Amino acid sequence: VRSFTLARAVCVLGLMVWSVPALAALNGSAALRSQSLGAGQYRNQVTVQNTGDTTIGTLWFAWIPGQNYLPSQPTNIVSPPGWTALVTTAGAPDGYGIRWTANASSRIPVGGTLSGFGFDGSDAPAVLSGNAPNAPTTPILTSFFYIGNAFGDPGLRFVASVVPPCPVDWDGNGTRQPADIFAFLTSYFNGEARADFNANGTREPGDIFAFLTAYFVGCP
Ligand SMILES: [Ca+2]
Ligand SMILES: [Ca+2]
Repeated sequence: VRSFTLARAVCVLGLMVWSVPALAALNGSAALRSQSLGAGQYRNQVTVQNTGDTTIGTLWFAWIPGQNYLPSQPTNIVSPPGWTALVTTAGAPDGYGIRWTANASSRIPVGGTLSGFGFDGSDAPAVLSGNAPNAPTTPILTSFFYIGNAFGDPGLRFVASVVPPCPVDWDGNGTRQPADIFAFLTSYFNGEARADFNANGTREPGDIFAFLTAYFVGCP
């Protein structure tokens, strides 16, 4: 009789736990890929992965409430379809943040991955991996997710990661593929400074061979 009562109690408890609605838990990550444009400029592309059990509707990048962390002003900002971007700053010594907000129908679903967030700037990936000049113990890439619009919920604070760059991923799409060879040759024949692949200060046929050698070695 006793074990029957216990079993029944466990069963009732289990039903109670099961029937309590789960609180929406934001979770996810963001990975930044940086590509050198030459002349001290970099193109950054960010991919977001939703590993929580609710949507992600805002990515407020390099920001926490009251502080923005990017050392240089972001330019040429791009957004995935249905998302809009706003640069946030309080002026020096504050840095810059980028707030990307989705239309209600464009939020990243549970289990989803979304790329297409991008910006240019003069901060090398090694700089972006470090701490903020205006907050020396806080990583520059400290950012927030919100379920919908900013401040509509407590949000999730996280630090975006920097994916080690692959120099032969010339079009910066995250994969090494034959299109990178053509993209490199286009840069080379257009006289782009970054086509000095062997970094000897001149653009010469040696750069083409250096690129092809590195291409066939592959990405780290
Ligand atoms: Ca590529
Ligand atoms: Ca060269």
